[in-house]
Amino acid sequence: MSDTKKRILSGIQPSGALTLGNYLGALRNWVELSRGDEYEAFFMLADMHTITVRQTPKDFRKNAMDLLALFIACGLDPEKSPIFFQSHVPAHSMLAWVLICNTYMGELSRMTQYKDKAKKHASNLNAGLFTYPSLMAADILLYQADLVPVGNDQNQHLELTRDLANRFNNAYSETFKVPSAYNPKVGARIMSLQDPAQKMSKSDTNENGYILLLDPLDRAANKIKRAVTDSGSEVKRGEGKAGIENLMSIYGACTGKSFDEIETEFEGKGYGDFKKAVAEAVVETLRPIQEKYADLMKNKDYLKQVYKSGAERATRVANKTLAKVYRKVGFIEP
Ligand code: ATP
Ligand code: LTN
Repeated sequence: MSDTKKRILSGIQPSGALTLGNYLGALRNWVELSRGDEYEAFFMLADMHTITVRQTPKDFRKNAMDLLALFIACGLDPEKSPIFFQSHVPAHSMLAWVLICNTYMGELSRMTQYKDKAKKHASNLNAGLFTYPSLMAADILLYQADLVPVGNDQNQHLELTRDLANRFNNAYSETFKVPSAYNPKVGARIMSLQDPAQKMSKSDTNENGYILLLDPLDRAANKIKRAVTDSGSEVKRGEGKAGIENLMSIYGACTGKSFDEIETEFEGKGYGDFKKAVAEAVVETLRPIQEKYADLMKNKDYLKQVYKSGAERATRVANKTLAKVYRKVGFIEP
């Protein structure tokens, strides 16, 4: 492994089925960025983050293996880029503690994801939910990541990560690379199909609001056809057209077409024609992923080998940073 290549690290929680939003906002860019030779990439299933919300162990295990298979089905190459479970690399929680001791209560209180989740999970307002961003910072800083490909709802956590890196570097001397968020140009924030003011989210109570990567294809197509639009008829961006604009983002992200190209393509055509094309583009995006996923789920031994070797490779890199940090804060070497 070369030390000169730029690094990428990103993660997703195995907290439930993945949506088209997760794919277009995050996973798809992981595949693109890690394909070439420019970056050395690490991809993590953020299972320690997941238990900030109470999980049923059996479902949790299933979601974790499903997500691992989906990572590969979406095109990640585990030979090239290690894929690992966060809970298999102890350095994450070991660095998180040091960072928690360098994070201010005020900073954590300002995190919008915390504020949202605190409302949703008022009966289990645990300290892990509050300190979640410091663990996320540890995930990133351990790998000296340059870039963190995420949807734009994660940018606030990335800002905090940068602040923590700078704070530690200033207090103890240069230790961490200061990372940047990488948001996709199209698809950074896919909205609910039923309420374009809300982010598409797997925890939405209305299942017509989201498309799951593993939705049966006819159901996915129907969800697009039922998506809310407006009373107009032109396929254009503009005031009061958030529903259409969201479908344009989905179509653009699935086909690679720009907003201008989409407006030209559908000039003089109605919403019906447009929705049909979006549904088709979505179905063709999901089809190969679902086929590959079905194959992978038949081969549990392979999946096990992927996460074991991923954890070994990740541990080697993470432990190097952790050892430096522990030395710098003044812990006696064991
Ligand atoms: P939940 O709905 O349970 O809060 P989530 O669907 O937001 O979960 P996460 O695991 O928090 O999923 O996010 C995984 C990745 O997907 C992150 O990089 C996040 O930015 C991205 N992402 C999530 N939802 C969207 C969306 N609607 N559009 C674009 N990117 C998204
Ligand atoms: N908080 C992220 C998941 C996550 C993550 C990370 C993303 C945990 N650790 C490190 C990027 C880098 C979310 O998507 N909700």
